[in-house]
Amino acid sequence: LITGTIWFTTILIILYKGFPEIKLPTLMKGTNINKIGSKYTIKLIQILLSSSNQPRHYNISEPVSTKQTSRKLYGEMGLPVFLPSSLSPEESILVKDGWEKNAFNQYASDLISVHRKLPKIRDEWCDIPDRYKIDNSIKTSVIICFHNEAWSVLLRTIHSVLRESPKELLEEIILVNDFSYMPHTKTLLEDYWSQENKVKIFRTSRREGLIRARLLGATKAKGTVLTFLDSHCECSPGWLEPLLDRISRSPTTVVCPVIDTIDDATIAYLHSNNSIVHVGGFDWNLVFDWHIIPERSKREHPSEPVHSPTMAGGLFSIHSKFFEILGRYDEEFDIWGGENLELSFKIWMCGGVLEIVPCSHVGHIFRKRSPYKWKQNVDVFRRNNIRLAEVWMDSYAQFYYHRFGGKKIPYGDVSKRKELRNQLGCRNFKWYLDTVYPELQIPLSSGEIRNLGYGGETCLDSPGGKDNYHKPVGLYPCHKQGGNQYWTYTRKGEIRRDRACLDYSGSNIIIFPCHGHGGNQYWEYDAETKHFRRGSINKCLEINDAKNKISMEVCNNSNFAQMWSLENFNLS
Ligand code: LR7
Ligand code: MN
Repeated sequence: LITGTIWFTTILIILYKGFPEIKLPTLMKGTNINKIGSKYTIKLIQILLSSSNQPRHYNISEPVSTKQTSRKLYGEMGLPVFLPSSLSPEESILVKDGWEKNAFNQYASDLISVHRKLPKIRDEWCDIPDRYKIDNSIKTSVIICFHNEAWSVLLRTIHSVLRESPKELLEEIILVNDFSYMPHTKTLLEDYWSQENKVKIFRTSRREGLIRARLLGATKAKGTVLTFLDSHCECSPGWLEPLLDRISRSPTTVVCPVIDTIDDATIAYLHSNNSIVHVGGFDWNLVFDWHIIPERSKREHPSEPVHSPTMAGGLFSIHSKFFEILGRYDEEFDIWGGENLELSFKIWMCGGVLEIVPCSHVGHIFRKRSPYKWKQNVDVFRRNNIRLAEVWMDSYAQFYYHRFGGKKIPYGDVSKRKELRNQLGCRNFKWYLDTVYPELQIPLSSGEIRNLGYGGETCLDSPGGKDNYHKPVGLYPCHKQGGNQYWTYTRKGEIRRDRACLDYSGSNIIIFPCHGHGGNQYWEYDAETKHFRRGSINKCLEINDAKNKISMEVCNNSNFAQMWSLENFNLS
């Protein structure tokens, strides 16, 4: 009877809960258990265990020493893992499945130790004794949010933090599980870390998105400094001290490490060139981008911190008090996006400094698509960005709105965020652009460029597609749809579509990559005569009577075919 009851209950439990999560009694920290997770990775363990202890048929990039041929060597010191071109059917399924679930090569990652070490990457200048002066009160909580992160990748992230951070600087690691449903993200993960009291795990009670997940992490954190990382990172030796040093010297300085690329296919840690530092910017679609900006601040060495107009968003340290004063993040930001620019803008506008610290290097797996589900029926990224633009960008918000025809989707109530900005007495967005990001092209006009001759129905029309440099610029009836008729006229006198500029060197007027040096791309617009004039030859842009070609002709103030009206033109 007893055996029968046990069986009956077990079957009930299985029916109710599904198969219980695997727990291997031998699981211990430090052993290579990174192959546990989905049912496919469980299969992978079986395949690996059934084979010999030697690597079967995987090429590994590093020369395998004759003495040591254990699997531990895969990807050591950040080297790549190359899978053989002929895989068994089982393995092919595993590889494909790993890519589908994660948008990176999980199979390759599973072959690499979760403890793999990285070489020293930073410049020697960073190792000079007494370079870093960190106050005793400074300790950081490292907050890592994840939604369905692969087991080996998540563990490698956490182990790298534990290994590469001086104990006295690391308060704790806070994992925020944003409602993941991959099986290994629950009990298995909690059990794995149960002996390590520096690692604390919290779970959201519904899918919050990374921004509210971080806010949850921040409320639990005890450290004087908060350090955020994505869940697919690896910290390189010495990553933490240079960051905390800056905050210790000035608590309103917010710092980002140099973000190195971990290759999505081979999981190789790729080094960046230490003498070039990219800083963060953005375009008028409010998409973050990287730039090399000729140094504005004098630096005695390329590894000294650099001011950055924006941050990528995932990897940074901030004093917890400063984060609080700045109103953390807008809680209504959903899933992904916008929060990095929000924080960047307010750091600068409300009295802080944002820096990239080249002595600190952290790797991040850059992927080509997002593997997880977003909201249906809501363009989350746009909604977040409209909230951001409404609160922080003053009248410059219009340049963003023009990019999608000005139709704002419902974005909720932003009055509290505006109040926050007022209470803090922050500077305006013009100050930010003039002072912090003067490199950004500010359009003097944006939208169509309409000719007033022959009925005034003709607009400048770019040859469509990406590869149309060198083609003559066309004319077409104005259609008010943006697209090929969307132009910006910039302070530098460029007529531009994204990275392409109108260019005249004596014959056709063509589309050419913008070079920023004026010359053949300089068009002087006179708001009174409505001419686009080329001063050096005293000629003006004119359309022919067939309304299909533009050319440069001698300027004539009463010729409508030389007059142009610019949409959203604003000189101030
Ligand atoms: O619903 C979600 N819940 C989450 O917890 C969606 C995501 N997440 C987690 C996710 O598991 C990951 O750890 O949030 C983190 C970021 O998501 P990713 O890795 O899918 O996006 P990403 O690397 O493209 O994200 C970059 O931009 C985001 C904008 O909101 C965030 O600021 C990310 O932190 C940021 N990542 C970086 O800055 C690393 C360098 C990338 C660059 C450039
Ligand atoms: Mn990421």
